[in-house]
Amino acid sequence: MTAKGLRFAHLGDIHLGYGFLYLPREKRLARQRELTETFLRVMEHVAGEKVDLVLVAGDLLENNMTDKTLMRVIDDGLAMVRCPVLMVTGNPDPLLPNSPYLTHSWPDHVLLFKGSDWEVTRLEHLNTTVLGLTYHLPEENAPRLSSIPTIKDDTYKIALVHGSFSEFPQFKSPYLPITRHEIEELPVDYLALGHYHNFQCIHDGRGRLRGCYPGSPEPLDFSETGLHGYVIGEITPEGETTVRLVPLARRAYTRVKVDVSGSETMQEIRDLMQAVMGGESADTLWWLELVGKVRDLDLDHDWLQEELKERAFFIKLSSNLSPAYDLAELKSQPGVVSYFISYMEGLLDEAETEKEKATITKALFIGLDALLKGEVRMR
Ligand SMILES: [Mn+2]
Repeated sequence: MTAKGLRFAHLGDIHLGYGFLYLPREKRLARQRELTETFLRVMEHVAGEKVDLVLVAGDLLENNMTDKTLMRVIDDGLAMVRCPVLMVTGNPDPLLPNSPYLTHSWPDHVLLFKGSDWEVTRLEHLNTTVLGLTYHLPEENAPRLSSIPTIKDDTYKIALVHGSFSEFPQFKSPYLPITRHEIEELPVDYLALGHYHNFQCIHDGRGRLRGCYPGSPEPLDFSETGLHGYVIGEITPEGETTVRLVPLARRAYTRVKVDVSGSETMQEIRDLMQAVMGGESADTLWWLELVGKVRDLDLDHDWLQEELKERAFFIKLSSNLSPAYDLAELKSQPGVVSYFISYMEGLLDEAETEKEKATITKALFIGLDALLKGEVRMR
């Protein structure tokens, strides 16, 4: 190895053009705008970091959309950096014959891997070899990491690919499955991955960093909580790799369960939710799930939305409340109610999945509402 290490930026899963369809129109447009702004902010930051090369691990575009505006955004972002940019595509933006990636004229410092198998690129001035594998179809069922060509020289070696790593040996994925065994046998210094949208490092059995998912620079939905941005990494002359996440996302998604047990009014529930949302930024997108046991209370989601709207960019409300029925007491009185509870408890005993149990529990409470009160409450 040479005396100089290698410094790189690694990003992926930008999904320019993503729809944000779960948001109302105005907020959807704002998020789409923010997504392109974040991409440009990331590239600007990368330029300031003076890295040796940039790795883009797929899903730059949401779909194979030939949208001139988005290609212009991509060009503007790429123009901010002077070093080589190496890219592969992922499952949502494969190199199909009509792909905009194939018709676009890329600047000279950008290299898009187009081969149907691993392609090897030597960057002599950086003493680096990058091996890239791109998607040509929306699915790639075969594991491909075990067929990475082994390069026997003293260059820094990076494999760039979009794929799904799992610890489970039986794991199957239509998106280039990557196994623990392949990670242990990896013939490169660093695996630059894309596909999973949350930042995740992958170590081998001895605790050595082997690769990472940088995650989406701007989170796209409620499965993408936590910090988001891109990764800066370094391979030392000794072959040791380190990475760090540079958080640059405009907004964060937060998902929490709020236990409102014992609340008797909507105001009490609102106060509990406000306490949970606390000092967090009003830029956040919240998914608040109400859980717990409450007595007779008609939930009013619209009212809660109105009361809390100043505290968040967007709030998704869901509830999974149980009524405070005393089942033992109700069962002790013979009659149809007692019979109904016993019958439903029998079904619960036989249920095999948590989902099944939740459905039966819900049916039990709806049935009790109907039998005891003559009306079903919203929970
Ligand atoms: Mn993706």
